Amino acid sequence: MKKIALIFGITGQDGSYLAKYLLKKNYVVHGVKRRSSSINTSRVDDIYLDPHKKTNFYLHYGDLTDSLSVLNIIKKVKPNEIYNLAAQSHVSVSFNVPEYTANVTAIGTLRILDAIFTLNLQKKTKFYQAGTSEMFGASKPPQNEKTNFYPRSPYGVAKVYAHWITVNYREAYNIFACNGILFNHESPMRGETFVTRKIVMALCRIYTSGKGRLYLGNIYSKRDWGHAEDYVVAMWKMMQQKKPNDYVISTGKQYTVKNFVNIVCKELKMKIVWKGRGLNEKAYYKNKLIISIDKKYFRTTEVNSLLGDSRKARKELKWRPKHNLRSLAKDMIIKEIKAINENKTR
Ligand code: NAP
Ligand code: F7E
Repeated sequence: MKKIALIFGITGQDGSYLAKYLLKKNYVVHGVKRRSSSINTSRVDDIYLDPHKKTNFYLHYGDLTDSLSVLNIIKKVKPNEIYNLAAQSHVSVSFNVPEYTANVTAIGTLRILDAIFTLNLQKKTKFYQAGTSEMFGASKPPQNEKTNFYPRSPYGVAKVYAHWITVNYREAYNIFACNGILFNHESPMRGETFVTRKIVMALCRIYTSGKGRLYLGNIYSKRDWGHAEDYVVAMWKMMQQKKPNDYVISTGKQYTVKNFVNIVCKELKMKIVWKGRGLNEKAYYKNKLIISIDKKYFRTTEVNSLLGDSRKARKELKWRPKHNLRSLAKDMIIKEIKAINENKTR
């Protein structure tokens, strides 16, 4: 019998990579998508087949803010594995919509866990929760499973609730429930307002057209960036363990946002020159101003330094990332330039 997986957040970056990974492993994959006024399935369109024909991939309308939809989908699909990747995942936006962020990101997790319990699926259904390094927030790096949580945004706080409710349902009701505590991971599928994708998109456009300007916030913020393709493998490995547990997933290497800009420019063979300091720091390419700092992109409260210690996952899951930051940037650049060229020919 084929294993059945249900992915909340199928239309997001990780949802699309995980769906493709599980289909290759011969799973039947079900995904939950939200209704939106414009089509939001572009990341999974390449694997979607007419459900009237033979397919292993199904989409259901649902929403983590709607308990009934959550319960009914789980009741219908009866999955072996549920991956909760759905969230209002933008840290900066969570300051604008804090209550909604808590409803989706925190209480949404409770809704799934309680549906597993209510439907008496504890013996059949395993649960994965998409935890984040944002839960560590202001805690001193390097951060691992034993580091205290000190979130610095409504998003981070909501994820701390989701983490502990996952632990609680594991202990109270014996559900196979794991928390993956994943550090930043990026890809060509990354949302366009996260900093790596924003940088790659802008610099590729400047490179191909000679026009445009990139506005950034805190370029001295430090992150441990990996590739989403590597990180979904870790999610699956956690679900194949004998016992449920919590794992930090990270590369163990840290760079600033400015380092990432320089890496992208180097890959594009663009020689840029940085001048000035603070809000007046600027970068020039062929004597043209291409990067400025804009105060509006600074966070209300910032997470300055994230660096993961993923020794537990490397030992117990035998997980290791294949990509480094250069190969990640390269992958993102290649796909971006391809998209620019395809748009030109349309
Ligand atoms: P993403 O691209 O923002 O995807 C989020 C997904 O959640 C999308 O499919 C989105 O649907 C869905 N969603 C949002 N609100 C929902 C709701 N009310 N009901 C149902 N679905 C909803 O995020 P990602 O980068 O793939 O990350 C996946 C998960 O890992 C998220 O939970 C994120 O918080 C967490 N995480 C991410 C990182 C990272 O660096 N990428 C690191 C640690 C943890 P739409 O497409 O309709 O918006
Ligand atoms: O910011 C700085 C910004 O928005 C990274 C989410 O997937 O990873 C992500 O959260 C850093 C921050 O990601 C701009 O201040 C500078 O310090 O790409 P980001 P994030 O906030 O780290 C974690 C692990 C998650 O769980 C989240 O879901 O870059 N920065 N200038 C900027 N950031 C943005 N977005 N835009 C700028 O112009």
